[in-house]
Amino acid sequence: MIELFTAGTPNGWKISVCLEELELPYTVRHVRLSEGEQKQDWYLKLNPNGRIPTIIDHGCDDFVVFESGAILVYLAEKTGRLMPADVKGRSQVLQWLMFQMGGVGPMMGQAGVFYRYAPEKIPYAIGRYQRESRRLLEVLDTRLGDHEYLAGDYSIADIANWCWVRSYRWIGIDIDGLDHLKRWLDAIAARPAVQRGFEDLGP
Ligand SMILES: N[C@@H](CCC(=O)N[C@@H](CS)C(=O)NCC(=O)O)C(=O)O
Repeated sequence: MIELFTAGTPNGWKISVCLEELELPYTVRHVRLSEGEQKQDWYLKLNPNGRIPTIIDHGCDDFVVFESGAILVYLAEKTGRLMPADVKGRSQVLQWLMFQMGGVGPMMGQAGVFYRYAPEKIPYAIGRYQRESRRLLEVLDTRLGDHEYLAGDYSIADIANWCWVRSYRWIGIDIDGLDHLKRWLDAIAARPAVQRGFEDLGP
């Protein structure tokens, strides 16, 4: 049984969606971000970065994994699914996973903070992060123009990117003209396991 420490955010949804896709039994422990639970000592012992998500694999000596990308790789390797085992296929999945972890997530995250939450509206910061996010979405669109999914079959790379990209409206980014990206967004949204991954965690 896997215990998932999470909240209703893109990095949290990645893991509940992946667990649903893999049909692994898990329990959810909601971490109350607004109350700072993620900075409490008991949680920092699990996740030194003080952020969600984290898992404990109780079926594997209570092994703890933090960082959403590392959790996705752990779950894929544990089950032998959602990532090929051959060197090149695995590398392609990791390339698009790293693209999300180093680009899409941080840029869309910052765009959202400056666009939605910052007490002072700073046009330079909003514009910079929204433009960079749009550029990254164009990279995804180009890739999806001649690939059904980002790296071979549907994989953890799709789950990681999709959980962020789906928030484009909320972040104030338009996807006009990105028809391949729209096709991919709709295809993944229609997956029952993806819908179940959101059920427990809010919109
Ligand atoms: N690189 C980390 C980022 C995790 C992250 O930023 N989590 C956010 C929610 S999406 C969080 O816990 N925020 C609470 C805080 O910053 O205190 C990962 O991918 O796991």
